Amino acid sequence: MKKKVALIFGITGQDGAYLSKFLLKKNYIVYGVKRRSSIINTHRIDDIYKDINSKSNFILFYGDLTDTSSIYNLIKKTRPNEVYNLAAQSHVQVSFEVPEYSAEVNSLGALRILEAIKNLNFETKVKFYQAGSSEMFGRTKDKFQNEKTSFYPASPYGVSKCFAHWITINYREAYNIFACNGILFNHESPIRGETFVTRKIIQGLIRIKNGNQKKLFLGNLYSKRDWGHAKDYVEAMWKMLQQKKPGDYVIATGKTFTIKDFVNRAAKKIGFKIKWVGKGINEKAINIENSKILIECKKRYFRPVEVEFLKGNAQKAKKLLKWSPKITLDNLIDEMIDHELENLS
Ligand code: NAP
Ligand code: F7E
Repeated sequence: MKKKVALIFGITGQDGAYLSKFLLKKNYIVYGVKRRSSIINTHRIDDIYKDINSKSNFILFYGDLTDTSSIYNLIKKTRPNEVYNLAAQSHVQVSFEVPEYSAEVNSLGALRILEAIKNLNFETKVKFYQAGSSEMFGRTKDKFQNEKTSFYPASPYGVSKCFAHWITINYREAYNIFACNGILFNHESPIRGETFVTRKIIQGLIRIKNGNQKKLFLGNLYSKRDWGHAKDYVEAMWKMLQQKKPGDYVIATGKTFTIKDFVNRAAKKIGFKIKWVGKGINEKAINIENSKILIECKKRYFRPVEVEFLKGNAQKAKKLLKWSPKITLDNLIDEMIDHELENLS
């Protein structure tokens, strides 16, 4: 049987790495789009090259979501069955610093891929996945967010993802493209970007434990997030494209925790006994064993507007995709800690 071909934009990111490995196991040919950078940015997928069985089914090309012709040429050349758009300026706080670039990549990038599919007359040949985000719900007051919850984005990032979401629906309805939106809640892993809060907390606490860092500086400790594992979430992306009809799906665990909850769990597992003192920007975590300050809050890590509360309802995915998360928050934290310790040794 002819192998299926997948083209992944954003292959060098966290989800790109997990999705590549998932699809290679399913016997796909995986083509990936990486952008040029001054230092090599393929560390998350370098292990695939070492695997002799995957090597010939895994090829990377240079391209960029800001470059229309590279997108068009890559889709034409690789003739994929499935295109996954995971590429983005994905950092919410950074999107306040580079709002125009975030919209350029996250909004227009998605449009450029859809235009290429349409202009190549590949509407019936290609299935398209758009990486949407719970950040699109932003400041909603709904206690659980599902596919029917109204969007109220609270950052240039969230707004940019809303454009990508709606343009995906628009091209599905206008040109009959098999296009799906995943509305994914936060998902983490040992290869999560180092400036996202979960990885930052675990790396920071382990460095302090080993005497390589004095303190950890954080922002808002009281926002709540619904955290899952990237490994579970990429499977949901693939499942969306295997359905008879295209659709949009919330992917979440249905549980929510504060940043402080995450710190408490991680600190305990790493072997710290901590107590919290002070309030607001002056709140601190103290290491009970030596009375030293472990964590302090810093204004620069607070956002101009915060998304305070996210908790997803993934019932639609459970029913239609037969998807539910397998990895718990505690298992995720354990895996992240083990990976960090292994890296150090
Ligand atoms: P990530 O680790 O930040 O990866 C983003 C990927 O996009 C990287 O491969 C990056 O390349 C690439 N990229 C950035 N700008 C680009 C450009 N102009 N042209 C081409 N590629 C570009 O993000 P992730 O956590 O894997 O998330 C994957 C997608 O899901 C993103 O669209 C994100 O917004 C979305 N999402 C993530 C979460 C989550 O919790 N992880 C939740 C909901 C939605 P470099 O490696 O060169 O930087
Ligand atoms: O922040 C708070 C911060 O940057 C989580 C992206 O993958 O998920 C991610 O966006 C929370 C926020 O993720 C620090 O204020 C406190 O409330 O880890 P984060 P995010 O903003 O939720 C969504 C679903 C995406 O789509 C995005 O692409 O933690 N927080 N102190 C901090 N956050 C960071 N980064 N650093 C801190 O020091």
